[in-house]
Amino acid sequence: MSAKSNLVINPQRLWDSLMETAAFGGTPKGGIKRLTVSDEDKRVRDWFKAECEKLGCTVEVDEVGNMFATRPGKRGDMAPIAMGSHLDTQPTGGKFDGVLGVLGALEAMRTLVDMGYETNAPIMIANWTNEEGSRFAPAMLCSGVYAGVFTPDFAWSREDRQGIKLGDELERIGYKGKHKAGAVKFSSMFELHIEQGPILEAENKVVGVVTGVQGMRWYEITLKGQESHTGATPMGLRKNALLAAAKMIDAINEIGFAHLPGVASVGLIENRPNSRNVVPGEVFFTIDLRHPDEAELDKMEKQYRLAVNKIAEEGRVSIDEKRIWNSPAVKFAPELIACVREGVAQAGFTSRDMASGAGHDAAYIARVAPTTMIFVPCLGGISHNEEESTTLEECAAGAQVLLNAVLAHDATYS
Ligand code: HGY
Ligand code: MN
Ligand code: MN
Repeated sequence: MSAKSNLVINPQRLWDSLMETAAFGGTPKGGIKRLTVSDEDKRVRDWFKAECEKLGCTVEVDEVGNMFATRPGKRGDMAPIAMGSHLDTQPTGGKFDGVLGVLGALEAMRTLVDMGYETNAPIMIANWTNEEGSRFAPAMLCSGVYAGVFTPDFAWSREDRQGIKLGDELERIGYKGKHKAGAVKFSSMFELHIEQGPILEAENKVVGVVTGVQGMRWYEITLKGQESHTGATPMGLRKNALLAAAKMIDAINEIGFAHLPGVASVGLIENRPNSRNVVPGEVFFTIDLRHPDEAELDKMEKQYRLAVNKIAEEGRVSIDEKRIWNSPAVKFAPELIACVREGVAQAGFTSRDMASGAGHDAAYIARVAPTTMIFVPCLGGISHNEEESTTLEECAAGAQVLLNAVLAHDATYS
């Protein structure tokens, strides 16, 4: 047996860590509410840091809270091979989105330590701050800072809907680290993640060999009409911001269907004054457009803007609209994809190539280092939902392929 073939991860230990950390922000429905840089996020960060230090890793934190745990290799002169993802969740998130990538990496690291296996390159685990973009927009914010897409000041200044700033929260939980963003170096990154869609399960495949991430754009719209009495204001005289928003939401949905496999969504809406007998005077809502092809995204953006401006004019409401995020489509590194294929073959799993519909930190990290991803199925393709589910076996398969792929890449450094 080659040295690597006895490097078998411990499925139960991985599963136990997934369930243990699910308690940090655990919800009665079995999901997790662990918003970025919240007290719950601090608890899981502290847990993660302690577990890595038990393995002899050094843990560094950068100025936007990104965490890097590194185990030395034979070649101290080399930049580490990284495995990374995120520990923050959606407000009604599941136990596996992001978490499997960080804890799958921890399990791979634990296995290397258990077996006393010394890699050529150092090995690193990264936990990226604010991947979800739910509390502070945009998503993948701090892997974006690491990649030079956003400045630290931009990240620190991001406010949640209560006006609290990310930078202040990082200070408060003690994770505004001393390292400059981008200063903690690594040579490449592998990210393990649940698919968050239905394809692997439908095709009964164990692993997704991820080739890239589709383009994503986020927008914010504020509509202003006129608050008025629902009883005394004739229908024809109203300036109803919520009615205009409703027509826009339907138009945006139609743009998604007109550009398949693109997607178009409205997820966050605030209606003011939100009183049952006041014609709504102001509405704020967000738009999420995605497509694998940038040219198609341009068309979707153009059509969406024409539609919302026409509806605003017809509804006699003012419109303030802006794009707040643009993450272009990304292709992953062929040499790392080859390592994933080797890792799948070593483990004897079935697999299929696929692009990611969801955004991931890997999309930004791919700008500064060779990067790729590994997917495993989730039940019914459901994610961003407290019912998000997968099995011990599927998590273990992902962690095994992650370890195999990292070692296959490490072997190129012998
Ligand atoms: O929006 C996304 O795709 C990711 O879950 N943040
Ligand atoms: Mn994720
Ligand atoms: Mn997510």
